[in-house]
Amino acid sequence: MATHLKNLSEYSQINVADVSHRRFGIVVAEWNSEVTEILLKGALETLQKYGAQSENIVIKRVPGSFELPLASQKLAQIPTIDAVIAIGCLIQGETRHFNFIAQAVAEGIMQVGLKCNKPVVFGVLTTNNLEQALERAGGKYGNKGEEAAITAIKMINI
Ligand code: RBF
Repeated sequence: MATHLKNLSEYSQINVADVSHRRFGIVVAEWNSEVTEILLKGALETLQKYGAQSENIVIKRVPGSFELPLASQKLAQIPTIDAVIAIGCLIQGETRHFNFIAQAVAEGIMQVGLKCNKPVVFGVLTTNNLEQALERAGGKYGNKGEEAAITAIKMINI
């Protein structure tokens, strides 16, 4: 997890394998798209940096983060896809909705990975406000989309 002024983006990109022959699925939530599209861009650029071909990256958009587990499962069930990255941004509101969705999404994504026996990466921001989200989408805490892509690549090779 990111600590103050230090984040995974800074130190995790050592010994990351070439993925030119791998296929990836990315599911992106449309809620808070000003954040999720930046996370997606970071994930895509990172996968391509390590050799992934654009024709080997399947991108699907879903309405909100709550829909990420099912869409991730549909992609994870495709035999030729090696890993899935789920991207979303949950911002705390005035009601308890945030907590229910965040809990369900985290649990759901983990279950999909276990069920499909392949990496399904949790690239979902859960923040108090938009400012905190943007700090983690290309701001001072890096781009968590890049970190999600690195995680997917590393987990393929476990
Ligand atoms: N989806 C997100 O990805 N991020 C949010 O911050 C978010 N906030 C929501 C707040 C409320 C009150 C509701 C009703 C939905 C919210 N959603 C959010 C959408 C949710 O993930 C899902 O798409 C819908 O609940 C439909 O299943």
